[in-house]
Amino acid sequence: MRDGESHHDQDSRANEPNERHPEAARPQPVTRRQALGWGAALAAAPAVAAAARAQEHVHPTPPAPSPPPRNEPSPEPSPPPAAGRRPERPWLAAERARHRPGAPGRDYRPVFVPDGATLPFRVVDGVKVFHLVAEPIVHELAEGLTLRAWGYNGRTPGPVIEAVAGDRVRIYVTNRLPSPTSVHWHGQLVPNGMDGVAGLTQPDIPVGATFKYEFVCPHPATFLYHPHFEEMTEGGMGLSGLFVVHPRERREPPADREFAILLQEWRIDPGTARPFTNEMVEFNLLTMNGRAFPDVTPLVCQLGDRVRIRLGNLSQMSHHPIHIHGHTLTVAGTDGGVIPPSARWPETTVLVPVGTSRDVDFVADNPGDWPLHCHMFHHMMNQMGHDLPNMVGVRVPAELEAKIRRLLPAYMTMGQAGMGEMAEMHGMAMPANTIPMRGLDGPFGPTVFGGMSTVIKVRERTVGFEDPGWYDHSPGTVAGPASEAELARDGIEPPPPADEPGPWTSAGGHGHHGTSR
Ligand SMILES: [Cu+2]
Repeated sequence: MRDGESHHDQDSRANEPNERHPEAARPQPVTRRQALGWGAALAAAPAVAAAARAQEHVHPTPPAPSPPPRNEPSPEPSPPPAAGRRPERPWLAAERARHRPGAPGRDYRPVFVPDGATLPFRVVDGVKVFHLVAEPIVHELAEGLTLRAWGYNGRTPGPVIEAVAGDRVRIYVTNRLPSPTSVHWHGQLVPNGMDGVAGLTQPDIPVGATFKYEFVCPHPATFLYHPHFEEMTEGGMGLSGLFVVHPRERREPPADREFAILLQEWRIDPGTARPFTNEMVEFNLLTMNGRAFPDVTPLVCQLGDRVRIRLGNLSQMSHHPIHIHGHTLTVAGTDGGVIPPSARWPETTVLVPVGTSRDVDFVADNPGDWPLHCHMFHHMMNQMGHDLPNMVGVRVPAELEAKIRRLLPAYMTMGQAGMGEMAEMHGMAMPANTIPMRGLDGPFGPTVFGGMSTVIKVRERTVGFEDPGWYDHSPGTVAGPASEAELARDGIEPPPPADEPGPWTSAGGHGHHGTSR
């Protein structure tokens, strides 16, 4: 029953401003002035008690013998909450504290945004003023693949907004899109009218207009921002960004390096430049901060650094399990706030569901080049087609390939041993505006992964975030061919080379796996 009671409390609180107009039955939006007024009332306890008595007088409520069952409307207006039981609005304490605007260097260490940017601001009368412009953009997702997308301030994802808990921010949003829009400050505990939900909490921002949002960021976390108007199209076209709020009072030492990465997914058919936003399932390009591996900027860490990576996910449909090599992560926060240290546990793969963030911390104590990537295998592949036949294990005789090539000169049978061979396809003719599936030309050869991946480079010496090149391994520390002597010493006898048992497909087209040999 307590839940029901507190629900009534919420309703009556929303009605509170209408005391002077008891005939106004519908809850009205809470204005900032009213909220401030309540704050002042809360600060003066005797006044609150008097106000509560006065409210009792205005709304006399007969004592009910038993409260109405939950979810059944009461015929009587519910009583206002008792003074001591009225929850304080989540932003009120921060608003009353009137903190000075947090300054980079003094109050926080700015995040490094690989392949991205941070939104500049100016301080006007103690308020941090930002300006977002939602607009059509041309975006290079990787070398050779350029999108005609939508973004903020010329990019997708939009620039990272950075603030400190307690900062008051004023964010102007100019709509240069061909469509109405709005901006939702995902995770921020704002007054309802600042929540950015077109149609529900505000009118949409018409084409060409500039709207103003203003609120205090009450608590630290990695938040997101994105339209709350036709999300499928506007989000899918690239309108999304991270909103990092640093703690003002630190209970833990700050990280030595902080990175911010937004995860996105796209369907862009080969030869086209428009994200296909109606797609529900088959996304062929997966990005970190709008770039597909290997065309990403590595995360450079000094040996011994305490590192934080702020991961946000504004993909259309997919959750991404992000995996680190050579280190152990702890999840220190979500878009809901900071996780108490006693509640964290070690992971090497952290699921970042759609519409969330995860702050992952680790100590860079293991020198080398370490992948950080989505562990969905199809998300670590570039331009992966989903209508390819399964050719793994299929034998295509050379004379058959030659016959086909007489009809189709560019024909090449692909995939009999997986897509690794595609790594060598640099010279092949490709459709315009397409990237090959290839990964990286690494120090030991091609990596046959791409997509939602990057490399953490841990070095004893670093120059800022400058790419130090490939890791210089100490002699004898790299996996390589086993010598005959080693095999003999350890009693290892490799079996003779074997063709894969088959046939895996029959002439009739029915697959009989293995048994019909
Ligand atoms: Cu993924």
